[in-house]
Amino acid sequence: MAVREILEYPHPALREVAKPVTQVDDEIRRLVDDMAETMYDAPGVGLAAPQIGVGLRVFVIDIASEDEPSELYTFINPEIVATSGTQTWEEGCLSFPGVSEEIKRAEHVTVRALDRDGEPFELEAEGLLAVALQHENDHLNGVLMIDKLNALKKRMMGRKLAKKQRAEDAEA
Ligand code: GNR
Ligand code: NI
Repeated sequence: MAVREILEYPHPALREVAKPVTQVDDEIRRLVDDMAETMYDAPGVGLAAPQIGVGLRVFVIDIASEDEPSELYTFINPEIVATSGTQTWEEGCLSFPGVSEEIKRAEHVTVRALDRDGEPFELEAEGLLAVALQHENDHLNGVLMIDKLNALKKRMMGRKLAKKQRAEDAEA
């Protein structure tokens, strides 16, 4: 297992539409293991393969807090098959370090996917798990949290990111 580098906005790989996995084999399981290790190292509640430069429809999620036992979910070729309600959550993204914004999404989602063994499963989620599922599923379609903001918040985030970039450039 290995911690992989997490790509940051505006890396072009984050904008690509990821391709379905054709076979859940040892290579895919190695990818899943690396993604889990990278997510826990960050730490984050989820990680999608495009964030480490792999254009495949795979993500991992673990929303357990520090004082709870970890509960890793693996989603391969996921499909959100039903949504209902709305909720607003203060979201962060490992590809936008240091920024967070309130984003409105569905309250309940039903997802179908393959697990680490290639077995199909269906999961109904609400709360943070539902938010994370929608956030990670967006990554597979090249959709990022900045796309979910209204025009004003988008401008504010753009300015914040530009300022941060200038500070980093000055350091280098
Ligand atoms: O670590 C993460 N936290 C988070 C908080 C609220 C809503 C979504 C997320 S996902 C994010 C990790 C990440 O960037 N996944 O793509
Ligand atoms: Ni993200």
